[in-house]
Amino acid sequence: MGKEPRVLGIVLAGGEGKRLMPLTADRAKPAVPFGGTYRLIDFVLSNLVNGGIRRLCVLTQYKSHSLDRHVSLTWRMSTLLGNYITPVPAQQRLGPRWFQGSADAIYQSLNLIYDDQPDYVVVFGADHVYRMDVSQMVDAHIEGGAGVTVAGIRLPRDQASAFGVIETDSDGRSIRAFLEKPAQPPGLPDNPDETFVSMGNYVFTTDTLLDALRMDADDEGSVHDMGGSIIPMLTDKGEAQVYDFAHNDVPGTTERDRSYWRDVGTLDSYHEAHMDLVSVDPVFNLYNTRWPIYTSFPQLPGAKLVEGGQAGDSILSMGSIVAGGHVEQSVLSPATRVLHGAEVTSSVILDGTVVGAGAVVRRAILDKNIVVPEGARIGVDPEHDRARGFTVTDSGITVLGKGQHVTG
Ligand code: ADQ
Repeated sequence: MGKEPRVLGIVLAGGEGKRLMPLTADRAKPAVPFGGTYRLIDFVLSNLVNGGIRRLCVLTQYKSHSLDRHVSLTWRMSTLLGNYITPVPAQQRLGPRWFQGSADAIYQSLNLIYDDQPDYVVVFGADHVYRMDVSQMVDAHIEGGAGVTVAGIRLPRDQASAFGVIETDSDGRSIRAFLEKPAQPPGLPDNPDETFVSMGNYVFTTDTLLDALRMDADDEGSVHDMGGSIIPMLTDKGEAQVYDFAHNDVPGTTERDRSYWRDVGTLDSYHEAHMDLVSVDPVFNLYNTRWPIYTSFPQLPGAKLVEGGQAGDSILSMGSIVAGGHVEQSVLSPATRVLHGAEVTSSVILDGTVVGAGAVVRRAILDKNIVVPEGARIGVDPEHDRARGFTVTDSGITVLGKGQHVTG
């Protein structure tokens, strides 16, 4: 048997996540809480670690404090066997400037690659909810022999303009054209209503990545972005191939949740993905112990229903108490409270938030440490919500930022 290839993982975690405001007012997008006890970055890190990639650099930039703390505390790895997971802030090694785009972020951190001397570099985004055995994609990359492999997934064509679009050759593997976020995405030959899009996850042969980053850095007209510059450049050189996510087979997944992949980049998609979690036969199953999603839990006792408190089709995280309130189709994060006669429906309540007696919260996302006063109504009248300074999305989800003051 040959020597195992040496693989370094780089996780791009510097994104600002403007469309998730106010949830990203105070934290980077990958640090946004998800599913009660997780943060978005836990999904990609779990996929990499479960897939055997255990030397990982997390490139951070924008409001990185809570992300940094989460990665350092949760993802501390034994350095035995050479494993590490380390947050790497923008270091301004090439002059006094922030990263310009995701390619520049790697270019400014090339010392990580020189130090590690990997055969392959896996570059993954940090903003998605999914399960993927990354080792299967690395194997496909090595077998296919291209310089870069891009993970691809079929999406409805009307959603595809937010993504990089992949067109393959007749072999179904080589990438013939790559269009970053085209206004009019093309349909697939076998289904005009679907488009094959990039998941923003790449496996590179190290030399290909280094050459491409250096060329891109010399190009003053470039936006220095992985999807906007590097992948189109390697496509033009005939060095790019695709890995179809539909071929990935994660242990313990069902037919139903195997193909689950969500970009929770907007408040509506963030809310929707939570509703996927609380569906009775979940579209995405957090209870798959054969491919665990890791995080760190606060030291708190179990959730409690008291004084006639009721909850249905909901996730109740540790330390939450429903005291005479009623919770339906919702996710309660740790240390939340729903008091007497309060009603919480189709909502996401983040850590430490209290829903006061008799209050009504419907189709809402409440960030951490909010006190909803007795009898207040949120998500009932969108005009009233806007007038009080809350965000209301196109589909009518009301969102409150961290600690936001609520009047009745
Ligand atoms: P976007 O998600 O729009 O498209 P981008 O905003 O660059 O691209 O984010 C990609 C990842 O890089 C995210 O995890 C983000 O946090 C991180 N990131 C962004 N800027 C960074 C910086 N300066 N430093 C460090 N990290 C940074 C990309 C691809 C598309 C693809 C979609 C899939 O460009 O082709 O379809 O991802 O969601």
